[in-house]
Amino acid sequence: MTDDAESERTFLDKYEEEAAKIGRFNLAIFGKTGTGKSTLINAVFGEEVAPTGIGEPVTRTNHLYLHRAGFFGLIDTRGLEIGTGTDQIIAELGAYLIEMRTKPLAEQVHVAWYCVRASDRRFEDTEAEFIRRLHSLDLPVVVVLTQVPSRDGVFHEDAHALADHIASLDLPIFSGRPLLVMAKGDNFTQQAEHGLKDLLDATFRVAPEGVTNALNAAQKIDLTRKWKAAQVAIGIATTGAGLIGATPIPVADAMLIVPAQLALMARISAIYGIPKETAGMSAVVATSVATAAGRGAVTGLLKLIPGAGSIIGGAISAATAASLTAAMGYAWATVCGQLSQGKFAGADGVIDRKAMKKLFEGEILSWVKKLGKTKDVTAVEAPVG
Ligand SMILES: Nc1nc2c(ncn2[C@@H]2O[C@H](COP(=O)(O)OP(=O)(O)OP(=O)(O)O)[C@@H](O)[C@H]2O)c(=O)[nH]1
Ligand SMILES: [Mg+2]
Repeated sequence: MTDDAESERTFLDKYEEEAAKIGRFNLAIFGKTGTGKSTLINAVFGEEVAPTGIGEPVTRTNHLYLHRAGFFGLIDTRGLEIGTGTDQIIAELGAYLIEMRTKPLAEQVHVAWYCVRASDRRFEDTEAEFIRRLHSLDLPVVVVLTQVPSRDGVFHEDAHALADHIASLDLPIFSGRPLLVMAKGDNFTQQAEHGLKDLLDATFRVAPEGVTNALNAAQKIDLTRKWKAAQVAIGIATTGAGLIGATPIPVADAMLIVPAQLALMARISAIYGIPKETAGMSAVVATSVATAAGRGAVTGLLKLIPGAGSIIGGAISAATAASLTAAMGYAWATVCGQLSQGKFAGADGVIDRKAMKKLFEGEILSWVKKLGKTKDVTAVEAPVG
């Protein structure tokens, strides 16, 4: 095996190890047909899991389906309506939850969203009853008022009235009242998207502690949250055993820190929820750039780190090695942020590695310069956007 192939393998092994640790966030979604459940899921978790496909039936009676996509699992119902089908849905769901209780956390159902379309202007007793029964199955429930029109940031008064009505029912739901959301803007009616971030925050609040990393990996709308998780990983990689230790390392051995950098990048890929195939395609870029940067540390890159230029006795300090590693981590987080938004993906799903490489290299340079001025590589504000 060539060195590069070996490095790519290291990257992928580490990615899989991290992905397995992160696990999966499983959301159950309910609501009458046409309320906008699929639109909502697409908006928060991306298109991959859009339940256009059938999914796999998870109960023998075939009304409950599980769709899996990487760090996200979606449970929804087919062929039964809330109201007439409530008993059946709750019975199937209850049986499923009991069965899953003996399995790892990543197999369990963590949160339920119940959707009500704002323009329906009503909320039926059977819906309230359904929600109470979800709660009695120990599922945290977030109620979402969907397709809520707004103008200049003010919501339609009918939506407020419906939300007040639902709140008055004292349901066992997050914050006691529905969240008002427009999942997708509409140019024609001049409707702006709103409320998705609040819905995500609410979901983080009610989700079990052990699945918040999976939820963070699965979601597509809060890049700052992902970035902060990556920053924690960068902190660990630059202070802990990831680096060669506190003693100066010979410049010629700057390559020795490359495996630790690749492990960090693999970890960041998983933190960002980059799917396995994409991580595989990006391994080539990660490896070639990190290796080149390792060599560059000998020739040019170090000159960009103020203070690091004073290479005493042919060795770089641990602090310089940390700066370099952190720069690599932050640069890769930026790449992953764009990947998570579907950038670099051609129509055929193949990643544009050239564009990715260009961004990564540019980011490394600017982070090397930026971090050179700071003592604490984890005391960096998340970039906006
Ligand atoms: N502009 C806009 N359209 C929406 C929104 N939510 C839903 N729609 C539209 O409403 C229709 C129904 O939305 P879906 O997301 O398919 O609803 P659903 O609850 O998944 O429906 P079923 O799968 O049939 O139960 C679609 O035409 C959507 O485009 C939204 O937030 N904004
Ligand atoms: Mg749907």
